[in-house]
Amino acid sequence: EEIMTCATVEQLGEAIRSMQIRGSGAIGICGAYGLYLAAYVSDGDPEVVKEAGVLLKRTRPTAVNLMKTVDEMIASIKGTGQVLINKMEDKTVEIVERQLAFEYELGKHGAALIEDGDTVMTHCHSGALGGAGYGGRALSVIRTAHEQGKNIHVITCETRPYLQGARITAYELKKFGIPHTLITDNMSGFCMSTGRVDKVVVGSDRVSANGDLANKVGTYMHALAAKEHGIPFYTATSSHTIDFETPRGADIEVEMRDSSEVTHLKGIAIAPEGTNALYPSFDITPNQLISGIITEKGVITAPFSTNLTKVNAQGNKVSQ
Ligand code: RUB
Repeated sequence: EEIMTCATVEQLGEAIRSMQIRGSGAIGICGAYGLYLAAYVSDGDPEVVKEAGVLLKRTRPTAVNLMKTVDEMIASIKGTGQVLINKMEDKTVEIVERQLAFEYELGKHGAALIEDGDTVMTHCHSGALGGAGYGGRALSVIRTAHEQGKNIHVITCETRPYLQGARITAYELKKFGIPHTLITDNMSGFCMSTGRVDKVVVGSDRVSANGDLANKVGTYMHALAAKEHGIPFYTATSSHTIDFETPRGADIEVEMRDSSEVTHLKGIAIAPEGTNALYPSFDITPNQLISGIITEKGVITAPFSTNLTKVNAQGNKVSQ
């Protein structure tokens, strides 16, 4: 395991932009640490902290946790110098602890949906703190079910071009001792149509107010196949990933990444020079394909707009 050090907010921003730090939960946490770092390196200058927020928010547009965490940190700015540094440190610790608690709670709610003997398919890597916490969102559900003694098997979907499902999810499943099988992005239809999948659990980068889901590109395709085969499809998220300000999935900005990330693999061309390529980093799964949204408060089911509003009214007005 390599350790990366970011001594400046610019370095942190670059690490997020270049996918060295990725996943909605992990980059959300970086929003908090980044502003604490800005306070620290500037000896507690509130203007530098605010500028750091602008820089970090620009790195990746789809995952809402980053925006909310930065806003929450900025809203808590108080004083200057050591007072501000301490404030940013305390707020960062609060945000990280809250996220870990959410992961743990949503894991329990999600695990109740998993039955003994199930094969659960997941996509990309949904580990809020890169596996340093309880295992992230989808992985928290899977890990909790496994620890409850349920005999489960996981199909982890690789996700080109960054191969998060292979590099990270398979690594974490191995670490947790959870039996698993790796597939590439294009094999889920085969697996579902041949009875190899009982449930699908994916993470989420943003859920709009009507329950539409933005998650790693390919998610929509899995949801369509799951619907066709009557396989329950869940997203494991938390209330701070639900964006009540965004009415529908179509209103979510989908990050378009550089086409060279598709035409090249680690700098080596895998397509003829000049090939035009497209790389939407996420896609939108409409709420009617989603069986349930697993949160730290419980599992939200259709009609999503009504139930999400209820979650909102119950004091969960998203604050992160
Ligand atoms: C990762 C991705 C993950 C979500 C949820 O995208 O789409 O499924 O972020 O993850 P990328 P988590 O690798 O492009 O950031 O539950 O860890 O927040």
